[in-house]
Amino acid sequence: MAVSEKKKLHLLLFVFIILTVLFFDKTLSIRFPDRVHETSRDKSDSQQRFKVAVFALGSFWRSEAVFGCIPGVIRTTAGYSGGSKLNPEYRSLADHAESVQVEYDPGMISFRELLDVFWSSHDPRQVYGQGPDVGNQYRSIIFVNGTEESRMAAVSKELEQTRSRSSIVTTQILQLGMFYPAEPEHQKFELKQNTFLIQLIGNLPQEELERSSLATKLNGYVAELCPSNIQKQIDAKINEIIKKGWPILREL
Ligand code: MHO
Repeated sequence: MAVSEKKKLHLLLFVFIILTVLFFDKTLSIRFPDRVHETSRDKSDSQQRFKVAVFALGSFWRSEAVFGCIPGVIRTTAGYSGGSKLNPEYRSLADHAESVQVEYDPGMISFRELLDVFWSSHDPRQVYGQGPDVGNQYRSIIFVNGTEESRMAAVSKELEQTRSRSSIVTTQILQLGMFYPAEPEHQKFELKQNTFLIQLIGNLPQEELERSSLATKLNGYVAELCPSNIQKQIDAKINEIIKKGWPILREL
């Protein structure tokens, strides 16, 4: 092969390699957004629309009931958070605190409003316990997700402290780490004490009961922790059903 032909061949090879690299690079840059698009399309409506917040404010039986009845709250789960122990359980939760995970619709209620519910529903100045419950597991914590929530939590805590300087607001503000749902017997605990209402909503299997928005609300109602207008509204609905006979309560 003549020298000039060899050179031509090399040049051709070089052009071929460049084109191949460019082509793959292009296909990659075209395909990549496709994949991203697929993931976001796969997300269910509820995942995109609802947000999650976690608070600790004493016994989680009560915490679930406090938040369950607030308009805009879709679902609550009792659990453990704020500690380092893996897979905590009720009898061995170590450094975790009893907590409630609140799933909410940000179009109906904001994190700031949830903070108001948090502050007005317990005594954040009580040291090493809440109400009659004594121990580290009953401590007060706001779990935050990112800097904006962290800032809102800090501002609200400062405001709470300014209400009185005679004692210290003990509430911790922690970045949300793991939240471990508690055992089934601790979920919707208040509602389960009322067998009449459990029957009225159709004796749901445990898993369904845990996911049910209706059960979430009624759990607050049984504990008499709903805002008073909602408490009355549910009273009326239940009385109406009792008068009519024995249908099943499906929604409020
Ligand atoms: N005072 C409650 C606390 C229960 S709790 C879920 C009790 O009756 O033991 O820690």
